[in-house]
Amino acid sequence: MYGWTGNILRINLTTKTVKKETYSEEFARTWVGGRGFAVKILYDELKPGIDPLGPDNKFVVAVGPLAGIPAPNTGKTVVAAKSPLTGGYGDGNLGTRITEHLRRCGYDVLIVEGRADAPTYIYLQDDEVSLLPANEIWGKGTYATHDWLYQKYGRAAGILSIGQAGETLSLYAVVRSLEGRAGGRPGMGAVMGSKNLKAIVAKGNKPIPQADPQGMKSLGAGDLKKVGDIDKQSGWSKQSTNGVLAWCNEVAALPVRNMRKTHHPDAWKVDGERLNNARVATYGCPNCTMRCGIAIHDHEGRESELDYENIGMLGPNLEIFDLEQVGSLNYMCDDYGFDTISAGATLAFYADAIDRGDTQGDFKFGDAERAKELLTLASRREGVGNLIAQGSLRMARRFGRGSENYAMQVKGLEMAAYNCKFCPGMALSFGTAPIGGTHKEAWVITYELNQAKRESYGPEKAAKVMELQRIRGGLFEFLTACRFPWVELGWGLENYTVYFNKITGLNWTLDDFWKTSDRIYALIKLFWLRENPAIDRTFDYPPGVWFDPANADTEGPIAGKILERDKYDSLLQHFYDLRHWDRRGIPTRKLTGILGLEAEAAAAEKFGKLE
Ligand code: PTT
Ligand code: SF4
Repeated sequence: MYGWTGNILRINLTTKTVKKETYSEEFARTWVGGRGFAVKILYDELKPGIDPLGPDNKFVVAVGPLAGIPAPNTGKTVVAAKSPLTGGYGDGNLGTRITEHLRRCGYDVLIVEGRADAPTYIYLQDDEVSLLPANEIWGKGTYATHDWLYQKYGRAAGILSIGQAGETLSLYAVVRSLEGRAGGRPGMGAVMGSKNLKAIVAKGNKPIPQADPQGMKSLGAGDLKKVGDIDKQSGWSKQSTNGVLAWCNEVAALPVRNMRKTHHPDAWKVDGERLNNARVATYGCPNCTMRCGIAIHDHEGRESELDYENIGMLGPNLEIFDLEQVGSLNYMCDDYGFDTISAGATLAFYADAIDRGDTQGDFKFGDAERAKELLTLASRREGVGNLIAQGSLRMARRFGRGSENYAMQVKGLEMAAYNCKFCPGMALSFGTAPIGGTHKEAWVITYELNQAKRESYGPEKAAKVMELQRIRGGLFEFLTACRFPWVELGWGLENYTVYFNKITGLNWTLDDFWKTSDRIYALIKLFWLRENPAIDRTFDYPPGVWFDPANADTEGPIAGKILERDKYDSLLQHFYDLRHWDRRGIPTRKLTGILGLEAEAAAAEKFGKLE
């Protein structure tokens, strides 16, 4: 078998045992890698109903066949587990040197089980595996942790680590890797923390098995250069992801004031141009010629790497329009290891709840200094910080008084920085994203506003959401390559079949990829069903406030407009029909047969009959 190492490394931290296992070619071809491997392993190995922060949960690190091989943007890795934030399947995708080193140690998957009896880190060096004490770095932020590990193992080592937020089990703690890289929004850092696992370090030297290594080498090097050239010509990485902020403000889709508003006259102060002007350093993932990470000096003079989601959620959504202050909040999230999106949304929810009189407190929109104090309290789980560390939905349930309606999350995961009170397609994208409120699966908003009719709830929008889910939530998550060359520069998807076939020696087409994507989405839904047999179509709805006429903008481009519940429901039905899911949003028996998921469907039926 080419393209896959065929090996899984399984480490049990309770028993301190290490097992090298193999997987079959059939497993490789069915699930391909990354998210595909992760969901299949978690579905097969986790008992339904386990505590996500208990020793029975498993932390999976998984890559795909392109991972680590020089070609456009192949430095990504998936981290996955049952999510402590949502109770369902959770994962994230981050740029890291682990991607290549894991494969060069001879594995495509690392599964961490159990719970260490003391703070520990894992060190992989080719065939050797060590479980080492992490007492010296436990309690430290991710920057100090990485520095400590770099001193020991050199800067070329691959490192994943958590900060204090992961240690104190914040439900939206992320995993950190390189400068400015973070992943695993639905609490993957807390799962590491619950295992007393501070970090994973890998250094490998083995070759990665490929069918045509020479052909791939010259093709990959040439294409990396081409992508870099296209980026330079287009100028995209001048503002990188934050290029979209000014547009969101103009079209009234910016998150402002806990997404109550959609635009703000001061938004320009934190836009892509200002970010580029303030740039002091540029960072990127391995195997990347686009290098989209723009770092500025924050309010305290530290380097902080900012993307659009970080700025949108920690800036306008909190009504903070001082880029250096946004940089400080972002730096703190990175160092403590909080997800910036959930942190921004939860703080905004708290300010909103105080403002509406649904709770009492001393935090107001625009108060950057108090926001910093609250993040510190959250990292220690002290006072109100204990609630903030649990995300907006749990906070709303504590406050009651209908506040759940304006907790801006789906399935418990806070939504990214697109205010969709009048963007039906993007609302559907958030509603149906398989890990909760993320934009990563179907970023349909530019199609919706630039090519389609914004007010339409027609089947074309459901079709676009599904098309993008197959590409973004499927292809790029199972091959584990960064999607930006395709999204931002139009780098053709057919390139990925060429890479895949050169590496694996197979002869796949895009249709084979789409089938794999559909299989992964179906299994993720069965995972949720098993955890929550009562789920119905309301599970795929965005927050209630987006359907509330009283929440419509009173001025600007979408004044008086708001989502309509019955129309959203029919859009959702178009989506289910396309996916061959039933009226509850569950894959049908027929579909599971086509996708080869008969055994999984039979197991799921213990928790409710499939149509
Ligand atoms: C991703 C989510 C995003 S998506 C952002 S900014 W974005 C936030 N970044 C955070 C951060 O930084 N620090 C922090 N403490 N929390 C953060 N939370 C938020 O996490 C990311 C880039 C970006 S920047 C995006 S869109 C693309 N995402 C990809 C993806 O998901 N898959 C894929 N195959 N390619 C992608 N390419 C782009 O990668 P999550 P990263 Mg992140 C400071 O992980 O859990 O998926 O959440 O991965 O390596 O940092 O790169 O405007
Ligand atoms: Fe990483 Fe950005 Fe390059 Fe993608 S474009 S691989 S996120 S640096």
